[in-house]
Amino acid sequence: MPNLSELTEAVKNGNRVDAVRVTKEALEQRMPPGEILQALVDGMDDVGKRFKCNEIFVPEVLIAARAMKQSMEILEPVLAAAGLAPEHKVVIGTVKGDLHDIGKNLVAMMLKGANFEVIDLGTDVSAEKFVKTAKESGARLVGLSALLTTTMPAMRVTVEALRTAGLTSVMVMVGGAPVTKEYADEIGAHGYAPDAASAVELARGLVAA
Ligand code: B1M
Repeated sequence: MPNLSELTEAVKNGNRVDAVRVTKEALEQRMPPGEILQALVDGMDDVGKRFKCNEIFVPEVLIAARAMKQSMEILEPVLAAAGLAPEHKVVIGTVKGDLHDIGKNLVAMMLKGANFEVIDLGTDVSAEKFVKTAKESGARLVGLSALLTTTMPAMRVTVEALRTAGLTSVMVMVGGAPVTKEYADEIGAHGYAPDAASAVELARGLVAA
């Protein structure tokens, strides 16, 4: 019987060969898919914590996320068949006029690692597109990223558009280098996260609220 802590370690170390191997072995041995998922999530949680306190940096996070992704590709169909598909959807994107996506992609990957279904709209996303996608997908959470002081106002426009469209139960979280907690409060967003690991904690809190 494979040891699931080996799977957690494989994700932590970004070892995709081991991650895929242990995932396959665990499924062959009919280990519960939820437990396999938890081992992967534990690995990404640890990566998030170490990233937050600057013990590791963007490349290590990307490598760990890639290991997680490859395991998830094997695990996802089994999880879906077992009725263990992600419980929460999040729509994420970089706001209108802004083409920066490295941080947003990290946040998206960490959210996937925490078992959120992530609908990534990419960059330069209009308020209308956020509204349409949130409506059609039924997502409880929308995440907005901005890296330019000149595109931060598009966050306010998007928050207002969601409200005007009647999506008052949809939570909005914002982030990006120039964004602050004060700005998030000012525009009526429900939360602000300074980094990808905090974004996961925030997202978990917002969907549980
Ligand atoms: Co641009 N750029 N850039 N750039 N760029 C900055 C942001 C800038 C600070 C550089 C500078 O002047 N020192 C400056 C902005 C100044 C300002 O607004 N005050 C700037 C500028 C001016 C520009 C252009 C206007 C330059 C020009 O053309 N004259 C232009 C704008 C294009 C556009 O968007 N319309 C431009 C273009 C580009 C590139 C295309 C060349 C490239 C982007 C490539 C890409 O993203 N695919 C680029 C880059 C790479 C940067 C820098 C160097 C790095 C940004 C980055 O990826 N950081 C940046 C300078 C810098 O930051 N040192 C700069 C790493 C990333 C992991 O961090 O994105 O902060 P970050 O994400 C973090 C957190 O912020 C948070 O979590 C992430 C992980 O911890 N976070 C969230 C992010 N989104 C979140 C969402 C959340 C929660 C947390 O919830 C939803």
